[in-house]
Amino acid sequence: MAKELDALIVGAGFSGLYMLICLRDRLGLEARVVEMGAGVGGTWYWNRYPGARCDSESHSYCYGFSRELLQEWEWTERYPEQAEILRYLNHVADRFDLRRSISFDTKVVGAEYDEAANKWVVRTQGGEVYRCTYLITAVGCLSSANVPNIPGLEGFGGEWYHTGLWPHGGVDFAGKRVGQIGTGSTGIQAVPVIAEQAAHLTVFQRTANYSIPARNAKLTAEFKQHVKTHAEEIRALMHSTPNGHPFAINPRRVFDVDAAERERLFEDGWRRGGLQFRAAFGDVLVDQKANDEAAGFIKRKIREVVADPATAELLADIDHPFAAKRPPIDSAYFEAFNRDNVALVDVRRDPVAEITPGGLKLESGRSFELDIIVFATGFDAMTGPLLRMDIRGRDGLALGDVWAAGPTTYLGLQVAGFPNLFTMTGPGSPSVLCNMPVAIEQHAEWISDCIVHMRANGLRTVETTEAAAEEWGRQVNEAANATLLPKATHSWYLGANVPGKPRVFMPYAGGMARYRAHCAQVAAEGYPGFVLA
Ligand code: NA7
Repeated sequence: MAKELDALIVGAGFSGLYMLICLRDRLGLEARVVEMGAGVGGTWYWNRYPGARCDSESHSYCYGFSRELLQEWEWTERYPEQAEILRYLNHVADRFDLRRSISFDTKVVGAEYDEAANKWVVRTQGGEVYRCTYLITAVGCLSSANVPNIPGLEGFGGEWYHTGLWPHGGVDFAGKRVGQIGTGSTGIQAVPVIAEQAAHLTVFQRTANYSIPARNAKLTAEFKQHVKTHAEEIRALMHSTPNGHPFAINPRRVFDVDAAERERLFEDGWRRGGLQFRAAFGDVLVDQKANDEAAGFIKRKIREVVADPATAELLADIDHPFAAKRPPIDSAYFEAFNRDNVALVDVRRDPVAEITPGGLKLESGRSFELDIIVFATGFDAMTGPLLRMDIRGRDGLALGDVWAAGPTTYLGLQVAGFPNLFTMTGPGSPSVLCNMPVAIEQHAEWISDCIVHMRANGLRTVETTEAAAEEWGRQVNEAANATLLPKATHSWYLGANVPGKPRVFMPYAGGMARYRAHCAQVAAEGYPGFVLA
């Protein structure tokens, strides 16, 4: 028997939980969440690897919709670790009585639009069927683990793990020879922590990466009070910045100041740490020469920190502009390479050829004995979580076919041919280029307002047009091309980390504030670019 609903929300992370509050509690809809995991949390439910921590500062990595919630929750550290964020999301689920509307351990395996009934028919792995008017995907951008297809993995005699599917009981590295593949944000967080626990850690690096010290620390009582007293101003600042963080980007340009002052300002940013380093100047992400200065500064720091010159050269041999790939922040990443039990191996020049029963072998024949392999190899980002659900719109049109040459959406919120389907933080929206809770709250509220508008006007369907999606795709490209972001040709922003995936720049790089204003204007003008019927 199919369960009839007004709205089905897929995913119980930051987006799904707030979407449920908007639809169930504010609009009074019959709304339900289905969640693959056994608990709430999304990204923070799955990513339990050693060192997992958010790169946004804690006081900004939370919901802003509830004044009471902002006042009652206290973060303990500058950057919240995975367990603390998971506690926060569980608190939100309890505080707003959300669990009664969530089905856990429920994986969506198909969703088809029934045009005659104007209903989405959603099937789960367990055989349940939901019929709903609105289908809202809240599946996250980085939730489809990418385990590289390296021959021999099935015959590996040790243990192996992907960081995004980490065992809940943890992994015991004591006395083990560990190999870690991947040096993105995740790998850079994991290295120092695994190095402390394992007998030996070999880091297999394909692309060297910039990283800025996070300068994580316990929050002081004064700062906690400051956050509560100034909650409104902090939110206003976050909403005014291009990427939703609680600090402004200085508009001054790198060459507005002389070399000594530039060095002083970079040094100051380095000392402040984290994503604030980039905020010292306004043109680092748009002007190659300005970027070269920031990149040069970081490379000098790497060479200063890492004692062995060959290792330092390999770590500083970075082939893309600073912040053109997601810029990692770390807690003693480069320092970890000064430990006797950590080695760095270049798999750009000598790629991994196969996993052997006892470890791993490179193309040159060089081999490594390993007890544990950690894949910090990222995700099939942004489109992966949507495509694996087998979503079919009008006339059985498969999302996978529509997106064969790359995702096309209007505002990252809707796909032509898929009425009443909303894709929260979908490709074409700022999403991963923004502090995620800010992007998520804006999407939830926009979707909720759109549904209010439909119900007030007796409208049954909302659907973007191909023309609107095509024009938006042009604007997404234009926004990306106005920056240095596309110059990192191997980034997951472009889908380049997954073999065979179309190379399309997926997130909207025009800035969250600009995007928010555009979305608001679309709603105010009666939803041009969407057909409402
Ligand atoms: P990323 O940023 O996609 O990093 C994955 C890393 O794994 C990166 O260094 C890759 O090298 C490397 N990789 C992937 N496949 C291979 C193979 N086959 N061989 C060797 N190395 C490989 O994922 P993260 O989990 O670190 O971060 C994802 C986001 O989560 C992050 O940006 C934050 O937003 C949070 P490559 O650079 O492709 O050469």
